[in-house]
Amino acid sequence: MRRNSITLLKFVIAAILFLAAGPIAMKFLFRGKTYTDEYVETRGKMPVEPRGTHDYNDEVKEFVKQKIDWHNYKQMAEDENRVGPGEQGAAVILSAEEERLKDDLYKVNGFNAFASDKISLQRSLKDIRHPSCKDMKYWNKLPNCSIVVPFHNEHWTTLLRLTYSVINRAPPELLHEVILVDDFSTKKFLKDELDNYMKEHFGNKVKVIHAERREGLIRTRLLGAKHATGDVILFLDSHVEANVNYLPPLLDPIADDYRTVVCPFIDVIDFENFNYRAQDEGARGAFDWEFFYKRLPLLPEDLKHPSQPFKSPVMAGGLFAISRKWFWELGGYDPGLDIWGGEQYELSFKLWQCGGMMVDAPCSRIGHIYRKFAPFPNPGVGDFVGRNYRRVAEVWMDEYAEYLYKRRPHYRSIDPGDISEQKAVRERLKCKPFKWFMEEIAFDLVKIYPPVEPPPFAGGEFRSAADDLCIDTKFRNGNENFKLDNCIKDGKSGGGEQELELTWHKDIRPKKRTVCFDVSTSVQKAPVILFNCHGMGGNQRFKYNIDTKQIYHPISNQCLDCDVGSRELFMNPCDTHLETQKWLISDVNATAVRKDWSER
Ligand code: UD2
Ligand code: MN
Repeated sequence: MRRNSITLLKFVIAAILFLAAGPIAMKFLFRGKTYTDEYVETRGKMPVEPRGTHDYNDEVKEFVKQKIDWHNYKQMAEDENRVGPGEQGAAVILSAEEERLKDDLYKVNGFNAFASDKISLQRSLKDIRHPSCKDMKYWNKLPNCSIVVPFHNEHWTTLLRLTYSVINRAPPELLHEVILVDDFSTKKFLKDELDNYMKEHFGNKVKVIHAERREGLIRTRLLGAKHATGDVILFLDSHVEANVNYLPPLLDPIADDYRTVVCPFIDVIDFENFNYRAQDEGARGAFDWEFFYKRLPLLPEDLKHPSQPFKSPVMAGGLFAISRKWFWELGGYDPGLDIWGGEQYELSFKLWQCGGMMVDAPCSRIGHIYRKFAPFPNPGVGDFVGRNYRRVAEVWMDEYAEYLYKRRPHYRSIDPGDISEQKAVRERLKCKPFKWFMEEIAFDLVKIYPPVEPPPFAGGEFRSAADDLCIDTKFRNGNENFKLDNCIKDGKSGGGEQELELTWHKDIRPKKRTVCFDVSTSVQKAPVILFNCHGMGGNQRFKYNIDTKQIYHPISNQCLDCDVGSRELFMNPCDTHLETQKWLISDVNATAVRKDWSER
């Protein structure tokens, strides 16, 4: 009785709102550029099926724009009840016998495909979204979407699990179609067998297209996009699994503005055992000047709203939603980009410079298998990555291209081919200069990844004043420790890697490597290990006192110390009288070191 009257009240309010202020409300809510005029005209007026908990009244033929809860609680409950290998995103543990059988599949996939085959195609995942995502609401009318998945020799169960996950966890009316595009694979099961499986299990919902020659992932995506008829295209890699309610958060910002591109959070599916976990709690995409994809920390205002989309300068590349209209206005991808690499930069620069925007949506999470190694040989087209980078740099980066060429001088001699069409896109859309992108969008990138690396504060051997022994990192990797050894310069045996640097990042690392000294406790004899450099200070922040010769770790307030007998290295309370805390570094930039010492 009470429920009925509330529903009736809601209906009356909705009707009054629509009649009195409908057109105004619509304009107001669809602020800025509207999705498309046709969208508002046609889709905008079609009634939607009731879903989840939202209140939709059948009798309201013309709907009022409002935000609703899109969760599919029935499906979520079914997922929660699933048990079996890999269910709830858990790791699969192979038996000793199975471990012996995994190698053949590992070699051709670069991940443990044997483990994948043990897991249900419809396995459940853990809901690892920020808790506030559970309360997030999105427009009741959203543009629908075509999912485009390029693949070259993808493994059967990973490709199928992707397909089930995107369909099972999406509202059917929002998922217009899934287009799997075979980039001239050589695995036999990816031909008729795949076509038939998809037809039988998904009817028209899933289409399989086969390229007639090896196109590379970029032209393969373009081929899929040409066939797509949904309002939005969601591009995915062929070895992903979509998590709970992944689709509405990707479409919602596009409903507000068709020129917004939206990326999900990319979770990690372990290449060894298929365990599903978070990569981190979000970061903004960026690059360094060798064009490695990098991440920038979230801004303070982003941290305040953990379920709200935040702006990101550069996409990782594989997983993003873009309105079909905007994709083609931008000219799609540069079709001159071959095989793999660089297209993430091309599209990111282009969309920002030409008047669009990109956000990451924290409440949309999709797991991706980061392979252990790339299993495909170069298809005989030379340095395609270098050529792709050159094309992108020449078209979009203006004077900043030089920084890239300084790090990789051989790019200068690579022929980028004809780039006139790409330049014409830039001209036609009156796109802004790269300087604008660097100053307004990627404004903190150069602080963390400076185009020209400043020289280290100090470098060379780090010799103990207590004995003729040097710190030796022995080419070890993250999570490994290291000790003292005979100094290489003294010509004795035993030395490994002794060229170290106190860098301008204020960390200590073996020269030309990206593992850093890392101390995570402040106890007596606290261990020093190597850990991937993060460039953010904290555990990895060290400074050198040129007068006392001590290496100080501010966060633990201790100094680097050693035991020359056991040759062990550790941190201890600072004591200027101890010879074991004095370190003689070959080259010290006294000005830089003194300045750093006087700073926090
Ligand atoms: C990352 C991106 C990837 C792409 C790439 C740079 C993520 C998670 N992944 O590398 O999408 O942006 O950087 O280009 O952001 N493929 C083909 N034909 C080929 C080669 C690959 O169709 O000749 C397919 C492949 O099956 C996969 C997709 O393209 O579905 C991406 O390739 P990848 O998984 O090897 O790239 P990844 O994840 O290392
Ligand atoms: Mn991939």
